[in-house]
Amino acid sequence: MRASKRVRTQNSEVRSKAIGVPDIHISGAEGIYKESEISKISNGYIKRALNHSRGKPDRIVITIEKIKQKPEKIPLLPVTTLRCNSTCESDEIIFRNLSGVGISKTAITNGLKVLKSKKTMRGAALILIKSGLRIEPDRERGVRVSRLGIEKSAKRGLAQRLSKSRINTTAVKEALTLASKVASCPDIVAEICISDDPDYTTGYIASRIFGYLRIPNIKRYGNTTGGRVFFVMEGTEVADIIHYLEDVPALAS
Ligand code: WAQ
Ligand code: MG
Repeated sequence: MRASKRVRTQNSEVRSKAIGVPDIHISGAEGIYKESEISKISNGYIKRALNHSRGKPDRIVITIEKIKQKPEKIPLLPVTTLRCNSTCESDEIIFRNLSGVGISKTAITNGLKVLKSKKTMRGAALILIKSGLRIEPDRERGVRVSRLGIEKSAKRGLAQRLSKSRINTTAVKEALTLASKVASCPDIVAEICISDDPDYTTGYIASRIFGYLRIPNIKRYGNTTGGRVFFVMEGTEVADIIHYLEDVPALAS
């Protein structure tokens, strides 16, 4: 699902489209489901789009595609919630953990700049772990991870574990599924995520090495900036990474 709003300036709407001003991203969601679940899931996505803290969309697009390829099985990352009281503290946590898995200071700084920029993207930025260069071909859109889900049996166990910590929410389950697919890509070392929802102030960092680390107060309440950054190893084929993230179906368990 993708919900967006046309930018309205002094120029007409048509003109803003003609000069290539991108729509404002309101909400997006994706998953792998059985045919029998299509209407329930689509209805849920529409409700979510229409009642979003980022505003009212004027366009909602739902795409439903049959998956022909057998999904890859990937491990679900373990979840930990860290203690963090401020954005200063969260920056410190991010630098410490990401430096620990070999990501340079420049790359982390560049990643945080993308996440704190007013230009909110619909997808993720790709940043090289050493040079800190940005390498995704479409910087306005970014790379949108898709075709991902959790296996039924794993879903139940996860819900039980998350309920114990009172975090059994759609936001956590969807973010953990996405982070697990991203972490299963051998050329990606780690991810940082900050929600672009003004009322969601918990973000996370994730990697195969340290799992899914939730960071409360990663941003201030009311702030509509956010995004995702994937840190990529130098010397890899960008097109292959994008193909895996966007097109290859993966189910976590
Ligand atoms: N692929 C790539 N990037 C995405 C995708 C995707 N499928 N979905 C969202 N993004 C990017 C995009 O730039 C959004 O602006 C940004 O991430 C934030 O998306 O443990 O709510 O859906 O408590 O606002 C994480 C913490 C919540 C959950 C994440 O993200 C927890 C969240 P949002
Ligand atoms: Mg959002």
